[in-house]
Amino acid sequence: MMRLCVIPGDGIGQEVVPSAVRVLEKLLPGLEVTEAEAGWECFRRQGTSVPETTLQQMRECGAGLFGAVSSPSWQVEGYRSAILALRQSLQLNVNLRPVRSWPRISPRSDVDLLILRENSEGLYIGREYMQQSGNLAIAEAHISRQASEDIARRAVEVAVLRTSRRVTLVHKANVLPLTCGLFRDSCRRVLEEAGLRDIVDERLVDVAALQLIECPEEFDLLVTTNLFGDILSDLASHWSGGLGMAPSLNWGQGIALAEPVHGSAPDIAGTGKANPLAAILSSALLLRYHWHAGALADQLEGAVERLLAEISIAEMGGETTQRIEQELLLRL
Ligand code: GGG
Repeated sequence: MMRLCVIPGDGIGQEVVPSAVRVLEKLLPGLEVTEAEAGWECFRRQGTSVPETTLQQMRECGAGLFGAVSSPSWQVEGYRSAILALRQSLQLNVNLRPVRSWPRISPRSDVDLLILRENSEGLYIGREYMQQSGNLAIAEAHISRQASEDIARRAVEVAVLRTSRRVTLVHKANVLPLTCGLFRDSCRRVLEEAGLRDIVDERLVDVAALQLIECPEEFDLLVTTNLFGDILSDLASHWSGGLGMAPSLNWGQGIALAEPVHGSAPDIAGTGKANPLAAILSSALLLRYHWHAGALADQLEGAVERLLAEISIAEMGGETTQRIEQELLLRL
């Protein structure tokens, strides 16, 4: 029995996640769905952004679909970003972010790459503090051999599944030889020991950013640290048609949380205009990588491809969320 913990979160998460769940239920009629709370609104109601019951539900289900969170951009006593708390508490240490061309909505037709972003450390451990009476702000970045080797082992799994022609390690070891150097060397060793020496390549992050714009078709699988992965995946999502088409999977050992890359979009929340495809495509990642149901993932992505080839999102009218879901269900 497959189980899914559904965590819509804030803003348009409340609209796109239920839409994705209905699509997933058509592919998996026996799916057992349980709903859980997390996010800023949850914090305002309950005093915590991720209640212990949500973590428990996630652990019991092993798979989840998260929508979005809108953390305030000022410090709030006792508040922790819900998505960072979920990733850390559930040890979802790798974030998988595919970028591919889709009919009509993508600016070019030959992009098919996947960014594996380390999800648990780097600058995102959130250790910031002030010194010199508030005149010096310091942020720590942690890179461990363990986390770097873990993401490299995931890269081996993904490279085999995708029959990758290249694995590119993205870092800034010329400026940060200790942190980025440890990441690069640990990843390289694992990849080479797995027999991938001939396809392992590396780029400085600034060069990678330029080349993701100039020649995205030359990349296949990119492996990088938390902050670089966050930025490069948003940048590269341009080739998929933007953030509305950017799915992701937070991936741990025996547990995974799918999540559209976009945020809670308060400006369109409640209008019915949110594009649910990033959430829907995130559930395809759960199918492919967590439930090992590659054929169902192909079926879902194939239906999205046909839908976009036949009707442009601009033609969908005002009720985009509902219309995309209906059109997709007809094509599954
Ligand atoms: N679905 C991803 C998402 O909600 N992104 C917005 C985000 O990460 N915001 C950071 C935060 O609000 O804590």
